[in-house]
Amino acid sequence: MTAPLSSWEPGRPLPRDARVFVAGSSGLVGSAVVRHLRAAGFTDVVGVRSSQVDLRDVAATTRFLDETAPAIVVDAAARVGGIAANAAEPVEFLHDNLRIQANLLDAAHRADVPRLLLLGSSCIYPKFAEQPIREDSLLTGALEPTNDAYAIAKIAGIMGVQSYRREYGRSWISAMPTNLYGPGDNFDLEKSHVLPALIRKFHEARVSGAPTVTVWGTGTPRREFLHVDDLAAACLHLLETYDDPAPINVGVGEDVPIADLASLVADTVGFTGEIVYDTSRPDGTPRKLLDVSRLQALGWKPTIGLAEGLASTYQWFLEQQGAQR
Ligand code: GFB
Repeated sequence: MTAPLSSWEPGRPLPRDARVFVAGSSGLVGSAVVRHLRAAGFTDVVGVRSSQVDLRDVAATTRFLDETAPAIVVDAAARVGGIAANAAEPVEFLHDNLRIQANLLDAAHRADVPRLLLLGSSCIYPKFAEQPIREDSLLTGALEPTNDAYAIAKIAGIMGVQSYRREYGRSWISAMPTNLYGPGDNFDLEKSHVLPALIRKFHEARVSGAPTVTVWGTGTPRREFLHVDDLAAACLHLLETYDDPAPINVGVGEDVPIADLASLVADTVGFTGEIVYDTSRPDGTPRKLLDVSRLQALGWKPTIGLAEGLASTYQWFLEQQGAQR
């Protein structure tokens, strides 16, 4: 017999037969969370495609949560994209994310879901936050303009979790991952994040024999990259150990200049030509390194280094290309 979820306390393992709903289960993060939960022994992990249940639709979301009656919800559903997509479509990044979060939190409350983890992003912090960025720097300064609409939506999500905790005593939490990558990522050249975009650009240049690859911006911004399988492991760890209104950072504690990332991707895919920089493209935030001391104090550390994660993600990209032929 497993313990009922209502008796869960921080530090106690969650019962492996508890029903978990992973919102956004077909995306980069959601699919990794589903894989990790199943590997960790969870026997009742439920996902849903947006074509089946549109989480921007309040009635559809409420009906689905009522019928599914999960004990745990992981909100990995979001409209996401890289610097160009965020800058080009602020309406969708604001409204889709506000709707998804409000619908999910409200439906989870009506369905009496005891444990919920909402995922945000490191872009919620001020553009010039002191580095590494501590959780308490939230709302202490102006946001990076290329992604302020998305950031405001995610800050509203944090406030949603905090409000349900305060008003209804829910043991709900939120976590803020740094820049993510891994299998299942979006490799669209205009809409994706930097790491998958560079994998594709360098790969295509090597295959076609192109002499140069163009990298956006100056190459000087620094970013921290977390493999999505590590994030998934952190999500379970947080669901089992963390019960606090403050969002908690999830990262690796190290960052690299985009120029170094570009060289690493070039080496990984075997591109030996020249790297040029298109400074008409925005750099975005100069640096976004998370302070992960609170997460480390809970006993969690990532296990996948950037070189290793990049190599396996490139392998996945090649397999996908093969499968598409
Ligand atoms: O990953 P990325 O699009 O997002 O860009 P952000 C990171 C850095 O890589 C920027 C540069 O300085 C880009 O100019 N970069 C260089 C490139 N070449 C490329 C390229 O080919 N494609 C892309 N996409 N970038 C996003 C936010 O910010 O990060 C989101 O817009 C979210 O809201 C996400 O927070 C994690 O790190 O700048």
